[in-house]
Amino acid sequence: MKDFARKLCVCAAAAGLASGAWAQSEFALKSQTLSNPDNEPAEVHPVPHERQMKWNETEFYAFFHYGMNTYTGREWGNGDEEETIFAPTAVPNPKQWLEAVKAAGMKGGIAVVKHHDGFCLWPTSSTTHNVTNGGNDFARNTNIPRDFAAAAKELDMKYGFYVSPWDRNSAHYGKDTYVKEVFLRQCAELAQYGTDQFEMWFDGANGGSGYYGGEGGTRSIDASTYYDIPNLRDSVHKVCPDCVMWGVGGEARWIGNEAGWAGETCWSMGTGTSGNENEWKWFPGESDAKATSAGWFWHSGETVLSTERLFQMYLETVGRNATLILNCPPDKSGSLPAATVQRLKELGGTLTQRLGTDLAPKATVTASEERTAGAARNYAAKNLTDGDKNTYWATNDGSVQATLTFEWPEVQTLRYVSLMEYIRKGQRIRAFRIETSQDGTNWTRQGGNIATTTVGYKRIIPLNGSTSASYGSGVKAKYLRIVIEDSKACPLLHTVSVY
Ligand code: FUL
Repeated sequence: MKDFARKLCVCAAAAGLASGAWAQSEFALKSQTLSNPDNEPAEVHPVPHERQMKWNETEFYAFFHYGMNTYTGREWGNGDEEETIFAPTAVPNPKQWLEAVKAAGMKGGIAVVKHHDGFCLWPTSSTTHNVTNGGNDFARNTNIPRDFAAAAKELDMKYGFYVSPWDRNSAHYGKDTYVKEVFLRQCAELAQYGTDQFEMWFDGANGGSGYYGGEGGTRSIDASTYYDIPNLRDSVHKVCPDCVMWGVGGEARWIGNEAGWAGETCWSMGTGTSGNENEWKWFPGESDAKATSAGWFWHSGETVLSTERLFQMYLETVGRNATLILNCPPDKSGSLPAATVQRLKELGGTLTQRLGTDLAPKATVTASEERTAGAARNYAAKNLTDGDKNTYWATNDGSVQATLTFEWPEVQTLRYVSLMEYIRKGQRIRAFRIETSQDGTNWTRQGGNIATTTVGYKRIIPLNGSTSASYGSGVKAKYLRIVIEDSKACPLLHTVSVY
């Protein structure tokens, strides 16, 4: 298409067309068949921005709540904590955090570098309430954003920061000066530690009581206007083009609970657990959940959730068109406790064992319909198993129902099916079902009572119908079919995996 347009451009220039005339003729050409030589389906709006695509591909990543609260035992500090209370018992070690979560299959992490109490985990010019005034040499030499970004790069992982917009320490909070002189400055300082951040976490909590530079009392703000988000978003994107602004920033949404589940129906538009297929804005869900039994910050005596429970969370978030940001709090030494490290390793093993060996590429795949191929792109069913997220299967315009059939040379033991829509052109599928057969004639519906409605970026269906029941003995099948029953427009899937 680009070459085609370029050639036309050269002809137009040779013919001496004025640029205004050229713009008009280009506009007219777009509605002709020649402008779509690959016969690509039209987009169904809204569609994700490129940075939201990259963010979605991160799928499963960690949250690290560490800071003043680690030493006070609080969840929300008031902002009047003495800086000297922050006193790590060893050198805080973000590399150890990231190594541990990488073993669990996570692709990145977000470090809390300022929570609501306002204490900054890097030497900042925006406030004296920071590590340089901490209680020991370990504290005074701490720079979490610097070390976290460096470790992520070394481990080839994605990274980002949680910097709380609400600041219960700052005398500026609630006044005109705060956003420009404190908050934007802090965000700019953080960008100096890396411009390839994948997400900034702007928590919505705000406006209650606090220390506020000694003035005390409460502050009431309207988050939708106070933080100057459009300006902040533009400023961040100028320096960090791939950084999705979560929450208050408006580019990815809270899934509506902190318990690690998304709706079985989950649109990347709208709000809450299920979203809304008719909303105008691409607003994909992120599920923030804790891997431990107590709070977001480390607390003495807490335990780590079981591997089965964490695997269930994974199925109910990543497997339901949301991302999962799983919190693993470092303790007073500034490292993750051994029990957490061990559990993360087990989780990684479980994910590899259950979702690590894709049987789909060994099957022959056929479709009830394949969209007519274009000059340089086809929409064949075999695109579903070629391991390439940029090739996809589609039907022709107007066909919103289709059947994809997988046939193996021998009977297989199957437990999970994973579907991925080609969401660059919008989320479409509204209803589908999965069936298996041993003889190709008698079919049994799988997935129990799970609502097989939306797919989105990724949907994983446990064939036994349960995200919590034990792994089980699986379903014996030589054939598996995915019947798409309804879609907003012709369905597009880029990958189907079977485990
Ligand atoms: C919440 C905060 O208020 C909690 O302290 C925590 O940081 C959580 C992830 O988000 O809204």
